[in-house]
Amino acid sequence: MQKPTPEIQQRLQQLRSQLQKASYAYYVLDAPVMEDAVYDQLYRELQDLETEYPQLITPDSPTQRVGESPATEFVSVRHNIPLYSLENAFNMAEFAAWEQRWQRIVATAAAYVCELKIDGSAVALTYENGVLVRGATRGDGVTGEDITQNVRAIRTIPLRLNWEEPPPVVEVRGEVFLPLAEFDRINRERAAAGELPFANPRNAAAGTLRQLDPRIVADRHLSFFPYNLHLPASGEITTHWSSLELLAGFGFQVNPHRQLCPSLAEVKGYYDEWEERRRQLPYMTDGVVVKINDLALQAQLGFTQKFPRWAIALKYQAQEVPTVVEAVTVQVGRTGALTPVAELKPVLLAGTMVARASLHNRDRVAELDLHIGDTVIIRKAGEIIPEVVLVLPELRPANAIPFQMPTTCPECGATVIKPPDEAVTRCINGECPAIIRGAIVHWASRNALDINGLGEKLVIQLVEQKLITSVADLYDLTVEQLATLERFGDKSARKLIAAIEKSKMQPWARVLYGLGIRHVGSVNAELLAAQFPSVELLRSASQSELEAVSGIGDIIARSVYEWFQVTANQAMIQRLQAHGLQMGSLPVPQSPRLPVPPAPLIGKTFVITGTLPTLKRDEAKLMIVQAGGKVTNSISAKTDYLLVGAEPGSKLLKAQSLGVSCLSESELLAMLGN
Ligand code: 3BD
Repeated sequence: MQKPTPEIQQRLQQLRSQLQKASYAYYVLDAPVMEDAVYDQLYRELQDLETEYPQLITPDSPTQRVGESPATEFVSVRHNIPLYSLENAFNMAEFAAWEQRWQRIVATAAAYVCELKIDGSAVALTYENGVLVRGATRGDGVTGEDITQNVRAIRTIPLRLNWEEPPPVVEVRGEVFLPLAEFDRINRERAAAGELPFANPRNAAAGTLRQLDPRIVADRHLSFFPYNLHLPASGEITTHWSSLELLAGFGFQVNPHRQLCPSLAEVKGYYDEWEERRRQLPYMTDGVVVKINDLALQAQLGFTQKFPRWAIALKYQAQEVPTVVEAVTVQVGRTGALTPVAELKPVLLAGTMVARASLHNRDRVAELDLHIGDTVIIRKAGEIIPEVVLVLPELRPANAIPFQMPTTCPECGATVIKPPDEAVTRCINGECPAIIRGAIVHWASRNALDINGLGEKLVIQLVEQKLITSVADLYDLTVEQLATLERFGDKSARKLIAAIEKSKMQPWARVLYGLGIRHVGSVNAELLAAQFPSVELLRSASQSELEAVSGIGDIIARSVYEWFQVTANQAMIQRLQAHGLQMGSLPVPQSPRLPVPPAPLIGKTFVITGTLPTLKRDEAKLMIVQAGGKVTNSISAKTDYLLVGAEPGSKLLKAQSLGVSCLSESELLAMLGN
């Protein structure tokens, strides 16, 4: 190896420092200070010197951003300090409630820092003695994946902090995101190459961070905004605002649209202003994040299980866009209900390409007066499929055809019925393949019998090949029969048979849910199974006995009662029993009924909307029902509370217009005494 002279060592350092400054000016400040040709020339000189003296390469050298060798897998890493989630609010009323809540803990006024909520992927960066040593995904907040190679390829992430005497460890958290122009370019390139486009910039950013080849990451031009700084305790930094300024000083690109807001009124101003202005930003945002500025107050408030008490995300409602209805198809679900679906000219909505939207039912279609060829407004509420909000009749072409619900089932051709008191159109042919398929898919689903490997595609094949016509037939399937299916080997056949066999161990409540009796969701199934511990007891229960169960109303009671009157259903129960499925046992005589739990929510009616921060909907429903409350699907003047989660639907507006009180998950938990 060559021995470097002091001159060479100095030259190397100067080159690195110059190139680093030029890169910072270009990528972070967006104010270039060097011609491209000059940069390239100096960069090549540095590369050549490093080739000659490899012992002098440092990890923060500008040449070390993009690794050459793809990784084989990502390694899990534990975060030294967990990454918390953020509580959501969807309007200023919820924000005010949050403010009141923290002020009950510390009775004081406090200034807030407002930031844009970047729709990207959260990462944690660790700097040791000022040098970037690790980048990790957020993961579940406790463990993430080591993506150091990839974060190094992001030009707005400094490899070394601009800090004279850095402490031994500094952690910087922020959002990696894909600018919209990059997102468009990448998707155009993917389409041209026959690859599937990314659904939205957030997925594209997250997917890119999990790329094993750092060269691909470098090509995708991700960027980064930091929003949180962890320093060893020193007491020098006393506000969040100054930690953001410190981050900018370190060489990060801190989002310039942050604002110090002395009180709620200014927060409202910021939120309203950015609801409009965000459309002009070159990246996606989905709300604003509001944080208490004073770090001492932050420390005093601390954290709940999941969230800091000193910060909240104020999210925006779902977006709406116009598009054209190219066709309407009709799907048949497991209950036989016909659902019209608008096939749309694909559009970008809230960052996602949308090509279909639900039209719900016959009444909704009539209300919209939908014609094929119509221009419509579609809306997305959370992760739920988009819906058609309204039709723009002024834009209707002359040849537009009004859509009418079919009078026969598109799957089996049987005449459909339209119960006068319901909005649904229903196929009631017990042999309709769509209904059979739906019933079996439901039986195999996660909350029911949870049969691994029995998905929709396979069920379609099994029903098409007439291998099964009911869930009971599943238990007669043989390896030989399965092996005749297309692309189904002996091994997968054995695996599936084993999974079906295993489902015989599932408890009675799941079996009951799996039967797919109308109005018997997993919560109602739990309630019924607890009160009627065997199928015999449930089958022989009268409607009034069923209704006596807390949480079971007359509609459910009738539905269950009528289901057991159908001969075909009785026969199926017998077959399932013969196959050894768990149909419950007789109750122990001493305790035929469960003890009555306290019921703080007795007489209260709830509706749930949006994604709750910690509870699944079913869990929330079960908690409410167990506390004596009732959960219904639609808001009316009789509703007492709307339980609101992230990305709520139109229910929130309706609740507000009816004056129904809104609750967050934590408020519900408080009512229940947790
Ligand atoms: C942003 C938490 C705290 C430090 C916890 C207050 C939940 C994603 O622009 N501040 C921001 C942004 C996100 C944040 C915090 N400030 N947490 C913030 C955030 N300006 N997006 N997030 N995160 C980051 C998350 N990610 C995935 C799954 C669950 N939660």
